[in-house]
Parts: sequence; C-alpha cells; structure tokens
Amino acid sequence: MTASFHEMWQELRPLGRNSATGGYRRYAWTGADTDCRAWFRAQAEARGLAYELDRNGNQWAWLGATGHQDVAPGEAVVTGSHLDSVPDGGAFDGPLGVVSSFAALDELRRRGAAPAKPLAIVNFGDEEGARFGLACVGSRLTAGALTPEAARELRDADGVSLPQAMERAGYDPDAIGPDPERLAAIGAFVELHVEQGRALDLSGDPVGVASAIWPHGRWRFDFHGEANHAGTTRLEDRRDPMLSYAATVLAAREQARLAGALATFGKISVEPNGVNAIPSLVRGWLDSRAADQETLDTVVHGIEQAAAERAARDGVDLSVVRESFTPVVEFEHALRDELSTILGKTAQRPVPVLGTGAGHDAGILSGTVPTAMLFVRNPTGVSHSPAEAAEEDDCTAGVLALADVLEGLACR
Ligand code: HGY
Ligand code: MN
Ligand code: MN
Repeated sequence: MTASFHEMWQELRPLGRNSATGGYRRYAWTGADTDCRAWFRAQAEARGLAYELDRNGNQWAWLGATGHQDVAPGEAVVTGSHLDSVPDGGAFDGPLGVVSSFAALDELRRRGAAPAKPLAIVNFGDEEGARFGLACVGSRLTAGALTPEAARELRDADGVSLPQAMERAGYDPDAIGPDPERLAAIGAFVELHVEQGRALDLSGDPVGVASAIWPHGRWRFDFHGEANHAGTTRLEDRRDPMLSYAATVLAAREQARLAGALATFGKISVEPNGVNAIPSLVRGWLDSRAADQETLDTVVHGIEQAAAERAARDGVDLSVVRESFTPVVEFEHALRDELSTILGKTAQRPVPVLGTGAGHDAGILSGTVPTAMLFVRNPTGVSHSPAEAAEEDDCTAGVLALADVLEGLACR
C-alpha cells in the first residue's frame, strides 16, 4: 500500500462505521456523509487542488483548472467514485475509488509526470440510494437522467424529503439540475472500484477492466390486506399480505433461476408491524438484474404475475411501482481498449475484461461521456457487507494502474 493511500485509509476508516457490526452507515446528507465530505475537501486542499462543489452536491478537486468552466470541451480527464454506503456496507465500495484517485495523483507527482490536460477527482453524492431509494442521484441529476422535480419528491423512511435533507446538511436544494457544460468538459471518466464478485480472484489478476453493466432496476410491491388479531382470526377469514409477499419472494427466486438472472427482496416494511397482528400492509422492494433487457423484462413480468395470482387468492390488493431503472451499459470500446493497452504494457500480459451486475456512476455518465472502469480484486467476492475485502498489495496495484491510466490519458 502506498504511504499516502495508507494514511487516507486510516483517516476515513472510522467515519460512519458502526462498531457493533463493523459495517458502514454513510447515508446521503447525514452526519457521517458530512464527515466524509469534509475529508474529501481536506484531501483536495492538502494537495493544492481547486475544490469545487457542483449544483447537485457532487464534490470535485481540480488540477490544472479551477473548475469545469476553465476547461475546453472534452479536455478534462476525471477519476473518482463515491463515499456513501449501503446499510452496513463494506469499507471499499466507493471509498477505494476515491482514495485511489488521490493516491494515483500523488504517484503521478512522484513520477514527475506533468498532466497536459486538466485532471479532476470527483466524489459523486448518494450513489447507493440507501436513504431515498434511488441509486446514483448525484450523477443522474448531473446527466439529466433524473429531473429536479422527481428528485424533490424523494423521501426517506422518516418522510424527510431530499431537499429538506440537503438543506439541513447546508446545501442549496434549489440549485439541483442537469449540468451539461460540466459533462461536456470531460473527455474521459475512469472509475476505479472494488470488484463485487470473484472473477479476478479466480483468474489470478489484481486489476481488470470493465466491459459492461447489466440492466437493473428496483420495483416496490405493496400488498394491502386487513389488520386483525393473530389469536382470534380464523385462517379462512384472514386477508394476510405476508403470505402473498412470501410467495412472491419464492417466485422471484424461481424466475431468476430459470432465466439465469438475479432477483432479490432485500428490504421490507410491515404495518402495523406487531408480533400479534396480521399485517395490513407488506411493502417489499425487488432488485432485479439480468445480462440483457429482454431477460430482465421476462423475469420481472413473471414475478409480477406470480404476485398478482397469489394476492388474488389471499384477498390482498397488489400494486407494483418501478422506482428506478438503469438500462444496459456497454462501456466505450475505444477507451476500454486504451486502458487495456496501457495496463497490458505494465502487466506484460492481457488484462481481464469483465462485466458486472452492479450499478455505478460511471454507468450513468456513459450515455454522455467516454467512460471506463477499473476493478480491483476482492478475495471474498463479497460486497455490500462488512466482509467486503481487498488485499493491501492489490490496492497498491490499483493505484499504480490508475496512475498509469491517468498518465496515459492526461500526460501526453
Ligand atoms: O446497487 C448497486 O449496484 C450499486 O452498488 N449501487
Ligand atoms: Mn454499492
Ligand atoms: Mn460503488
């Protein structure tokens, strides 16, 4: 691990960490997020980089410019990731990309490599969507993939709206919206990320290049039944939405298995949530992903159909709302191949090119900006959990790979 990486990692480590679980709870616009943002700004300033906060709350640290307004179209080379987390997330998903970006810049300076192009490091806000239910809010707003009107409707579990949360954290929610000039300034965006599977572990490579992101989305299933007494209501008289929900979870697994796709109910809320009461409402969130759109449509349609059939049998009313969707992302071939060439030279062998089922800000930007990703080996393959891991040597390999890429893209 490079010295600067190690130091940054130690500083960031305690922020938003739950000591009971060892997991991170860095949700958008909370105190933990504010601490992470202060850390980012301090890193920028310590390196003499120009710090900039954009209209959507994303943070930028510029070398060779004071902000995107100084940059000719397509000139900037940008790297970075996010610092927020899922509930009890691991240490690497997001922060590895941000810390490696600063460490790669330190490495460029150590090499005496002078960027001929403006370089920026970015921390995109609210990538995980843990608080407001929609992933990649910062990059979606910037790219115009989420309208300010729709963003203003987002609420957390306590009913706090996104504008209220931003305001409480000291940001201006009236400013949010598309930022096309900023994106036009970017010639290449490269996001380094911990791998969220074991492909690199299996191939024996510390670093790989991304090919594509599976299409994926989130659907909310509301099962409305009738609250009643658990001890006095005959089974025949119940309208129990938990039954319909349970059958839907099993159907989701079956549909995904048959199609070679993924379907997960990872979040649920129950009303009135009493141990001795039949629920009146069970609300479950489906996350589903597949290699192609047609398969994903088939899987989600099959799950909806199974849910509707079961709900009808249980006397339960069902409504399904698609809360977010990200179409398939095929990263730009020219940039991907350029990265492979740069990294292949150092590695003296071809670098693996892999797809992923995980969403990223790089995926959101890829519609507008030439975008690529680097993955760093994760020996457990586990992600969105405290068991997420990366070896120190592999973190170093990631930093050096990113430095090679930035040098190749910006220093010529
Ligand atoms: O959920 C995802 O795929 C991402 O990690 N936000
Ligand atoms: Mn994640
Ligand atoms: Mn991530």
